[in-house]
Amino acid sequence: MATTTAAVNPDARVGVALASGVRRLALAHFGVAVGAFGVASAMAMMQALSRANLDLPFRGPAMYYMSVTAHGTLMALVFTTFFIMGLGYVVAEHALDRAMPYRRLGWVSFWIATAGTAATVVAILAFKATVLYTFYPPLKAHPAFYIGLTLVVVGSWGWCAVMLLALAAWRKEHASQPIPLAMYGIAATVIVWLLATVGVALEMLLQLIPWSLGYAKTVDPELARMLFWWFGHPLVYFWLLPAYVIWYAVLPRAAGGRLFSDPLGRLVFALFILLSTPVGFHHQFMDPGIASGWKMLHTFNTLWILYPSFVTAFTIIASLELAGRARGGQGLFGWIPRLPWSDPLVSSVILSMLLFALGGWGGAINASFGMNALVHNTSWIPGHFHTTVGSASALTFMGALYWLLPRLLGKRLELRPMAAVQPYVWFAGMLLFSVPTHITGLMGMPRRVYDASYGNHPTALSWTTLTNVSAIGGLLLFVSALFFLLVVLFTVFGAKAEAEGIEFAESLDGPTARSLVFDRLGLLTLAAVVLIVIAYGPPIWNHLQMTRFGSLGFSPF
Ligand code: HEM
Ligand SMILES: [Cu+2]
Repeated sequence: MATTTAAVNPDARVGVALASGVRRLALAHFGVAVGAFGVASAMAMMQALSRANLDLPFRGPAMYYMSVTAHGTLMALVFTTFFIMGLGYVVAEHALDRAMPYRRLGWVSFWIATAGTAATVVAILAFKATVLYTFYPPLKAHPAFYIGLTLVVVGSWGWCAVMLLALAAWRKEHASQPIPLAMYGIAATVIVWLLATVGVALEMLLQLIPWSLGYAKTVDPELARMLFWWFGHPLVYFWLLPAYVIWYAVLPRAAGGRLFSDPLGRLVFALFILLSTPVGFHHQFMDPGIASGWKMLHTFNTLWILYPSFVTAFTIIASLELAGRARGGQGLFGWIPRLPWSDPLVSSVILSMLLFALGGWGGAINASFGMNALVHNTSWIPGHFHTTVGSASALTFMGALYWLLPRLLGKRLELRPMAAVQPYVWFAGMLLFSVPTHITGLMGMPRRVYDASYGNHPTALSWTTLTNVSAIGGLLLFVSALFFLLVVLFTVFGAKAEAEGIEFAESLDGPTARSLVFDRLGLLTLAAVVLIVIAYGPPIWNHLQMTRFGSLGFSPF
């Protein structure tokens, strides 16, 4: 798989011949990611049909919640993390244009994360960990679930170390040069992830693992939720920033143009380093035990962090306009039809951006205290995050694999017509799935319900048509996922062919020597740590001063 002859070496035309080691490392990560995506997609279709109350074989409450746990965990935690790590390896070697050091550490980390994934998945499939992907106590899982997920995080820390060491080695040789933008985005992803995972590591090591092993008799659900959302919100930027790396550093070139502004991209990534974490209470507006002043502070930070996404919308659309005009587009909108709409990378990214616009609009509603009360824990929430992580990230990652796999394998993209329609099927399926899911949420339908009809309750019957439409959307999404898997399989097993190199977009503007100011990653991280201490220190301290009762673990048996 990894050995290509010189004639078809996909990297023959780029500065560095991608050493077969890093290529294999990246492909191994993509393999786990695609496998997780495939299993989770099949479960998703059953869940979506279950919402239409179809009489499916095996349908039942235990199966539904096991499936939702597996789907959420495999999609949001496994597919994303493994894809992102694989992308990091490709970028570290190609954007930095030097053989990536510390590959052995990369492999050890890969196996740790893969073993952790296996332990988690076995616990879920054995019905021993039906705790949903947020694993809030007092829902309690088998220790293998928590230890497995902890190992995934430990493995990802190894990846973070490799990324930072590779960057440090490059900087030693290029002290006066700004970090290439793609690698800058990966470095921001790594820093956001390191800051985020402190929260979940504390939750796992101090609370959930000792409790599930029986060493601690009780658990504090509110403290667990604070630590979970310390991790859970920046987690969404861990999903998003690698997608932005593709949008900024790959899309403009694939569309036939240049990035509108390199320094704007750096500004965006730097703002995410600063502001990703001190915002988690916007998931806990309805929780008791956190003073409203602290919730307010997290709200302000949340509204600030909308700004880099607006800058991104502007910069990427401007870059697409440059591409459309370079392809001969005229007039106000004449550049739009000139874009290469049948290129699966380009269409994936543009359609994922459109769905993300819907998600961002809903996100601003979630972040507003009063409106949050209306949508909290309703089906609005899964409607929202399927347009964000389930589209902005997931669809971009699929598009990126259409671009990356042929280049890494030294092959052609097979089943090209199927690859060309797949993003459109996802887009249509996602609109049909998520718009009705938003609306039923406004009508009062909770999320995570097995029987959407509530035993034919009149209120529940009022949303039946909408849940049926969303089930059709789910079916289309599954068809799209299947197309994606077929294209990947045929490409992996296809014949060797002349493949293009991995090259990143040039920029119309910058980087200049002044862009070096963004490269002070240590200082940015320090400022982010100060903000986290301000946002989380006093409320956690206050919480620990309260009378503690603890909660016994929930057990269905
Ligand atoms: C293949 C297309 C997909 C379909 C049909 C689908 C459908 C669903 C359905 C019906 C639920 C259960 C909602 C509930 O009961 O509240 C769900 C939950 C979820 N989905 Fe998807 N989904 C798809 C793709 C994705 C993707 C690509 C991601 C992320 C990368 C994702 C992440 C999640 C998460 C995090 C949950 C929440 C689990 C929980 O509540 O604990 N889904 N999905
Ligand atoms: Cu959030």
